[in-house]
Amino acid sequence: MAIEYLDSPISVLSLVTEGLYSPYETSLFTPFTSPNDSPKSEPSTPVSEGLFFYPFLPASLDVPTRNGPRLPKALPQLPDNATPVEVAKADRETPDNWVKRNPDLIRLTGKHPFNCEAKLSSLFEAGFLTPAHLHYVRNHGAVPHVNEDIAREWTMRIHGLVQREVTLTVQQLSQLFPIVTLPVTFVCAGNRRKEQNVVRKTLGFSWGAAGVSTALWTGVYLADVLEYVRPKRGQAKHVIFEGADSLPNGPYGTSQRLSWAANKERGMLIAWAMNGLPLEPDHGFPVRLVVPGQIGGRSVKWLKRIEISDRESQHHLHFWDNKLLPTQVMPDQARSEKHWWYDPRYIITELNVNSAIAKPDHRETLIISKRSESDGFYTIRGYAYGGGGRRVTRVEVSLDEGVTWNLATIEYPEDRFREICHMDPVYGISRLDAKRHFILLVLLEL
Ligand SMILES: Nc1nc2c(c(=O)[nH]1)N[C@H]1C(S)=C(S)[C@@H](COP(=O)(O)O)O[C@H]1N2
Ligand SMILES: [Mo]
Repeated sequence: MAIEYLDSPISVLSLVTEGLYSPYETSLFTPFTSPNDSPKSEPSTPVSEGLFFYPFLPASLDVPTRNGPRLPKALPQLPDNATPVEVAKADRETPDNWVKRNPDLIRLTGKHPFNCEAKLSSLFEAGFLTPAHLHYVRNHGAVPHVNEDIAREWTMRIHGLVQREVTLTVQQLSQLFPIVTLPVTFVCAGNRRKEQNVVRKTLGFSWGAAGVSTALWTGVYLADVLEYVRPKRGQAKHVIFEGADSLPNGPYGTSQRLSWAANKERGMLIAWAMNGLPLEPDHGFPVRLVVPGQIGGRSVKWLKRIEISDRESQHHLHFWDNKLLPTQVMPDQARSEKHWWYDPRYIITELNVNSAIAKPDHRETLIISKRSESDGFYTIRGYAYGGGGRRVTRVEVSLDEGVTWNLATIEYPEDRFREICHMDPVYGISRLDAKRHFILLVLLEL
C-alpha cells in the first residue's frame, strides 16, 4: 500500500482544550521510543568556563565541540550535533559561503536565501530534541557574518520608553540576570504549507511537515531584562525586536505586546545557546529572542536592538510576513491591496494546534502480510503541538475519511523536564516548579 497524504483516507484530528500552561508543546502520538533514551558514552568535557563558553563559537565555526554538557538520564537526552565542518557546495557561490550546513537538508527556496527542513523521517527519528543539523531554518536574507571578535563585542541596545536605557554585551546579560534553559518547540508559520498550496496556491513557499523543531534554549528571561530597564508606565505598550540582517526593505523586526513580554510565565528568552552549545549562525549567533508558543517568526535572530514603544513594530516584514488573510483575498489582490497587511487582526502570533503523520512516510510502501494473528498491524506515528501553552489532549486517527476515529496514545517528553532537579554550570539549576510547568534552570553561583 503506498500512502499519499495529499489524497489519502487517513485523517488526523487533534484537539486542544484549556490545559496547563506549558510553553512548549510537541507531543508524539505513538508508541514511540526515542533513540536518545539509550545511555550514551561518557560526555565530552564540559566546555563551560565561568558563565558560558569561551571561545564563544558554535560547533560549525569551532570544530572540537560537538555536544553540550550531558543531561541527567531521566531527561530526554541531547542529540548529537553533526553540523559538518565543510561548506556545502550549494553555498559556495552565495553570501553564506562561510556557513557550514548539513547538505541533506531540503532547500525550499533554491540555494539562497537558506530556507530548509530535514526529511520528516530524519527529524522524527532524532527524537524529542532536534540536533542543530536537522533544525529547520528560515532566513529572509544572508546570515550576518559574525566571528569570534564580533561576538565578544556584540551589543544589544535597549531603549525607547524606559527609565534606564542600556547597551549590553551577551556576557553582561549573562552576569546581570539568572540564566535559564527551556525546551521550546519552534514552528514556522508556513509548516505544511505545501499541502495548502496544493489545495489553493498561497503567496508562500512550500514547507513540508518538518518546519518544526524542538531544542533546549539557554539565556535570560526577557521579563527580567524589561524589569531592569523599567518601561514607562502608561506610555509603553509594545516591545520591538530588531535583527542585524540587512534585507532590501530594512532589517528583520517584529514586536510583542509589553504585557506579554513582561510576563515570565510566557517564557520569552534572550538566548545565546541551543542544546548546550552556542547558537549556530543560521539560528542567530550570537544571540536571539526565543518566544515559546508563538510562530517562529516572532523569535528574532541576530538580535541587535530592543525598543520599548507606544506602537507596534513598523518593520517591513512585521506587516508583510506571517499574516493570515481572509480566505476570499486572492494572491494577486493581496499583492496589490496594501491594507490587508496592515490590519492588526490578521497577524499570527500564537500557534494553532496541528499534527502530522511521520510513519508511514509519504509514498512509503507498507507490506502487510497476514501470516499470523499478530501480523497485519501497523502503528501510525506522528507529532502534534499546540500553541500559547495549550496542551494537546487528544489525537484521533481515521482510516475511513472521518466516519470512525481511533484514539492515539500520546507521549509528553516535555513532562520529564518537570519531574527532575538538575544542576549544571552551563544550564544552571533546574528544579520542579509546579507553577510554571517548565524546566527552570537558574544560574549556579560559581
Ligand atoms: N533576524 C531574523 N530573525 C528571524 C528571521 C529572519 O529572517 N531574520 N526569520 C524568522 C522566521 S519566519 C522563523 S520561522 C524563525 C526561524 O528560526 P530558525 O531559523 O532558527 O529555525 O526565525 C525568525 N527570526
Ligand atoms: Mo517562519
